[in-house]
Amino acid sequence: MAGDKVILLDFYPSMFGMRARVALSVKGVEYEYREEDLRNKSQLLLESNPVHKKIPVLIHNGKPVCESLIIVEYIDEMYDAGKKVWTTQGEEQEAGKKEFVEILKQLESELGEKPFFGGDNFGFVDVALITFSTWFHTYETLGNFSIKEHCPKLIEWVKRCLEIGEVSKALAEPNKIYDFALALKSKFAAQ
Ligand code: GS8
Repeated sequence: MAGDKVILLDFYPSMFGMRARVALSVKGVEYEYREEDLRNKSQLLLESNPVHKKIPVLIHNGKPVCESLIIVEYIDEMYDAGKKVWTTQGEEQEAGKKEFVEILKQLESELGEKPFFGGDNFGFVDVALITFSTWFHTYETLGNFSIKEHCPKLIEWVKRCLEIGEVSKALAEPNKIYDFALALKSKFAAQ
């Protein structure tokens, strides 16, 4: 609504934060984006989400809303499996890849022959899932495998979503995510 003040406390590579960005963008909501340093959180974040202290937090006319849109069980599973793909090696990594591909196949069968998860139009479930695709390049490069080989229809769905300008402009760039992941990996290795 005109005159509304909307602030998003967020963190660029966050898949959860991106859900909020995609939804705001698709709805055409103007908002102020505030990047958080998660090791040195702002007073506003600590006050707005005092229990979990996590981003994303949407602040609408001074009222904070926490938790991204929907957390379905296999999204959380995918988060863990995805993490294994880029942070581990050897057998653990292979197991992570297998788990990750199985989850994607499950999603692909859910999609079926439809253009989008809800049918003909980009909808709620697409918002929740498309953000994960920004990490695919990182998983594929660091995991040395091809998602398209296993799930070609899901990759077609990603392309369809990215053809929607409001969606693609709100998502993080896969190359930046990759740089972020590499930097984090070398930090882990140095510790
Ligand atoms: C998860 C948000 C989250 O994990 C949601 O909004 O969907 N269930 C929540 N946020 C992370 C960054 S993204 O991995 C976060 O803010 N972590 C900071 C911390 O744990 O201190």
